[in-house]
Amino acid sequence: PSFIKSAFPAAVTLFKKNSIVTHLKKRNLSNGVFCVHSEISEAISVGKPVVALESTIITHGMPYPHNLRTALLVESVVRENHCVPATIAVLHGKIHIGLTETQLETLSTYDNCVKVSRRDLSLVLSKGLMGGTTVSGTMVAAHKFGIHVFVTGGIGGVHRGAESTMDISADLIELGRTPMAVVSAGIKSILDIGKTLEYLETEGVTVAAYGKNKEFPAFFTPNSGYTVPYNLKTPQEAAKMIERNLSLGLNSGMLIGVPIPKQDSDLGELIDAAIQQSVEEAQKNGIVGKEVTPFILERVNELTEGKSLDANIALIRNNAKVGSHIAYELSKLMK
Ligand code: PSU
Ligand code: MN
Repeated sequence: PSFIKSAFPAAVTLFKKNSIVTHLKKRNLSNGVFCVHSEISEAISVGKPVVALESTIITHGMPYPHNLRTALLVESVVRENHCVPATIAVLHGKIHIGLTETQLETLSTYDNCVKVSRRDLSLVLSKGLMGGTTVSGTMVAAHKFGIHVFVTGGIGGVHRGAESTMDISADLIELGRTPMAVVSAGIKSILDIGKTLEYLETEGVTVAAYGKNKEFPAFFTPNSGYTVPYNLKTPQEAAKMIERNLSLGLNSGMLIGVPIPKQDSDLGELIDAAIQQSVEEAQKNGIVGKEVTPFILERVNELTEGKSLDANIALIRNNAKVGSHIAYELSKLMK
């Protein structure tokens, strides 16, 4: 049907022999690569808003049991706001779209999870491994199912010193080539925020601040000192932007920066000092590549005695609320 075509062009392309609805019913959208939770396939087939959620935050971003609790909390916030959460992860070599509570628990305690970005996907699938998908890995999978809104805490970016290390997160390139709106609390000050915004501009990514002003948020604090060209004041404004991006067929993504709520940002400066120290320690210890972000996250949590973790959970919860409002409005526009 034409409605399905306009709402889920990617999924239709993927399964062009049959209609997506037939596939959803017949095979539960599982083709050996994917395993889709029935709640998600049902939501997709009736046009209910779905919000994608990443899983590196579970496998590499937070210690157990905080990782599991946060994952469940974020899902419940999405549900409270009338959307269906689709946490995406790799379990035994299959990409799961939507996890059961048992699967979330397994993932949160499993010792040998791979951090899976775009470049890791094929290998991890071929070897039957377990993995938490990063923003880039999650976007690849979510896009195949026509999911347009994705909520996370923070995305990767251009690392400080990238002019010599070339450490630039694959998340930025993915945003440049996947038409999806990523809702995050901006970019952590472990990264070079100015360079990250420059890189996103080069990639053609629409970047907007959510709220009254155009200052891009810096994860633990609402203020980064960098302004972006646009701000979105309401979920409706954000949804209209996403809808136009899809109608235009641009195939590039959007980043919406939601500032951490005021009451959760008092310790922002203390946390930033811990970040500074952790970045220096990472360099001294020769930590490189994909290990950098997890090392710093863990060290900052230690140095702030868990306070950075509390702030992290609070902001993700807020992002889930805002992202769900946006997804809900978008689903109305696409009916
Ligand atoms: N920032 C956080 N917590 C995280 C991550 C980023 O505050 O868990 C994860 C996300 O999954 C993101 C990834 O996509 O780290 C980026 O890793 P890298 O810098 O290696 O690209
Ligand atoms: Mn990197």
